[in-house]
Amino acid sequence: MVHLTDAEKTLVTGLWGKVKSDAIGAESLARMLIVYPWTQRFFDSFGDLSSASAVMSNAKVKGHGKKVIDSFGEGLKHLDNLKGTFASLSELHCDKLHVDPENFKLLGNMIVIVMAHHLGKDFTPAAQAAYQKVVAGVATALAHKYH
Ligand code: HNI
Repeated sequence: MVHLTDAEKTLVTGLWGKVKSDAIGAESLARMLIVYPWTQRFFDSFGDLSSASAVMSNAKVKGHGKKVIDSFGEGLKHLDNLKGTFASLSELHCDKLHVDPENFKLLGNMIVIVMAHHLGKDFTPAAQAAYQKVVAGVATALAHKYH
């Protein structure tokens, strides 16, 4: 179970208000697909993913990135109950989508990297450490219903 101090929770929610989450979602998903190309196998229906620029400008990647990051952002409102918050999504990713849960960690790391790019010096080491805990907690919660 992820544990954040009150100061860390304040950092996490404060910084989330400063980023354009749609851009973070689209860019994180795109970068995951580029850097870890085996993750593309889950997105057969997304059309052209044949080069980095094709992935970066793919409208379906952008749309899905928004869906994923809206859900992630919702999780930030429930930091004390990530497992409950992501229970049905965990079932969906396991039973219907058959996504290997290792991939949640890959995307989580990408979200931290993209936030660092967007926030620059506002993404202090303390903020980065807090977000590392959050993405790890979300990945654990999404993997929780796997069997
Ligand atoms: Ni994920 C669909 C949330 C990581 C593959 N995913 C969703 C949906 C949400 C979601 C929300 C839409 C559900 C619905 O339609 O009811 N996914 C999240 C979150 C994370 C995550 C919060 C991690 C932070 N998903 C991943 C990863 C992969 C992934 C790492 C694969 C590598 N997700 C999918 C696929 C779909 C999906 C595939 C269905 C896409 C479609 O529309 O065809």
